[in-house]
Amino acid sequence: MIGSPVIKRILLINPPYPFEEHPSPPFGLMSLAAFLVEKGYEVRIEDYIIEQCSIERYKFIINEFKPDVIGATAVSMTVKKSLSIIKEYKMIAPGIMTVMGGAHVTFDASSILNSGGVDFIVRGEGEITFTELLKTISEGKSIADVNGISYIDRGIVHHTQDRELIEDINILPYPAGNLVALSKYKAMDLPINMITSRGCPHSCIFCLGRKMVGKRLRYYDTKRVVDEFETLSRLGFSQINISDDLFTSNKKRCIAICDGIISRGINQAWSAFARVDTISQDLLSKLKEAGCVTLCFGIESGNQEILNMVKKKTTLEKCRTAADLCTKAGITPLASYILGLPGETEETVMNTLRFARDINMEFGMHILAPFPGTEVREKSEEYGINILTDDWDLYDANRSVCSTNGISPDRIDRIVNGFYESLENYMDEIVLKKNRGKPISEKDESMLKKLELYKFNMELIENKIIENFPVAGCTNHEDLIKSFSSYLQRKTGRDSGFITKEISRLMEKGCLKIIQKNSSPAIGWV
Ligand code: B12
Ligand code: SF4
Repeated sequence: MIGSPVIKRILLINPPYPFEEHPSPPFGLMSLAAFLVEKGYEVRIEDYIIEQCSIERYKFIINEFKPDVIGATAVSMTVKKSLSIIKEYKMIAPGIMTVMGGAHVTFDASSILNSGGVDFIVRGEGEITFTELLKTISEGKSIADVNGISYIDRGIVHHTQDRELIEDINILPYPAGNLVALSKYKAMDLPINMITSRGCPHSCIFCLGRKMVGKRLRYYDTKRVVDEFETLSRLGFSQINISDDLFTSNKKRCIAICDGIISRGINQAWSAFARVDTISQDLLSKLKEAGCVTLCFGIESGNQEILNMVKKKTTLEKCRTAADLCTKAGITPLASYILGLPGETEETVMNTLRFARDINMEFGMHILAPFPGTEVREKSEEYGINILTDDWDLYDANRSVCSTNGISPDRIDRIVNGFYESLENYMDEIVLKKNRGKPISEKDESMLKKLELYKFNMELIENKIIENFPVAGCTNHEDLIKSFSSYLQRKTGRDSGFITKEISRLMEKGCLKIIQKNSSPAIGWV
């Protein structure tokens, strides 16, 4: 239709997120991108976790890729940054259409739109809604008929009807891993994620899982899951993270997936999210046989009344049993706790700390962040929760943004900070021990090695050290590696032994390769 923009190129943006939080590739954007590519769009993902964001970079992308639409994702803690990136892009290319999606904006659409810079919000699952929106705009049809979007028209925010969840998720292609520099995540020894289902039947009051993906589980076919697992296993990541909200929801299916992995002889370590009431000895044995090394459990609290209040529908007894069953099966159970839940008092916090130390699970601690859309936020008064701020930058679940009547937010912060300080002190102690030539356990040794490798590669990525390796003019492979090694030693201050090992590891893992730069051999990320 005359006058309607022709939309061909879509730029998708993943905002920065601290390396300390151990990020993983932007799975939601990769899923979206694959679907858009299948529908004939040209798509690029700018992943600002591993790419530096700067005005120069934005200008370069606008000139080089010439996107017609920019779409950005966000969770609460990244939404302000995501918005500011969108606005900066829009300043460079004022006519460009901008869209946001993801867990935060789905439940905060009005205020995001009112803050300016964003033309459309895609709420919930993005694949069908986004492509329909693009098609509708290209065809000059009425956007009011596109379900699942929000936009401003003549100063008024409009929310179209919610979109139905995608009935058969098997229509979705595999996530577009080729559009992200996976080699950088692999270099840092971070896991790659995949999902085998969408949906969670539970309704924990602090979680958006069910609200984003529905209470009815929708499964990918078992064969497809095993095919994807096999493909990912060939990429050389040390771990695959099956990041379904609840992988172990259906025992029969879990066993079928494991059988598929086992029968194909795939040798790959993996982890998944589980609930303590969905595991049993026989299931765990099967998971172990298929390569599962870690199961993550949201234990949340060591106080039964709090578990009941937050609708976790588990018991402390089941948590204990789960810990023992996992340990017996040779799978590491990881527990996650949330302090500051409704009903929290000094005493319940102590219950949790004691419980966490007592049961046989390694654990991490977070603080309640009442995200938009969660029941705990929507009914905060009923739950006795006082929300202290809407500064989304602070919603990283590492500090108090709300309080309960029973305990002050400062006290909660001090407890959680104390927990992380004790972990840091423990690490400092083992480093000291090692430096003094004292023996340390195999587990601590491997933890130190992992940390060192993570920090080194994070430094390479953050400072673009590999990209800035000057062309050395070397004609043979050996000289090139020598020159690369001295360059890395100079830039990072690491000794030659460490650098030599890391170069071989990164080459063998397919993270680095020899490239041609200005017609000379150099080294670059794969
Ligand atoms: C797996 C997972 C993780 C993994 C992997 C994350 C990743 N890089 O993909 C790990 C463990 C690393 C993780 C970390 C965190 N997570 Co998380 N995570 C999940 C989980 C369980 C599934 C996400 C997923 O892969 N879904 C499947 C994909 C396909 O869906 P999706 O990502 O939502 O994307 C779809 C739509 O949202 C939409 N969409 C998304 N972006 C865009 C952009 C555009 C332009 C459009 C049009 C559409 C669109 O289309 C996509 C395709 O359908 C969700 C719960 C849930 N079910 O939503 C929580 C969830 C997203 N995580 C949450 C949180 C809080 C975090 C952390 C902040 C925790 C922390 N303190 O560190 C970090 C932040 C990481 C980050 N920068 O995103 C919250 C977010 C709530 C909020 N409002 O902020 C959720 C909702 C869980 C909860 N507590 O309720 N997470
Ligand atoms: S916390 Fe886990 S079990 Fe509870 S609703 Fe969220 S995804 Fe489901």
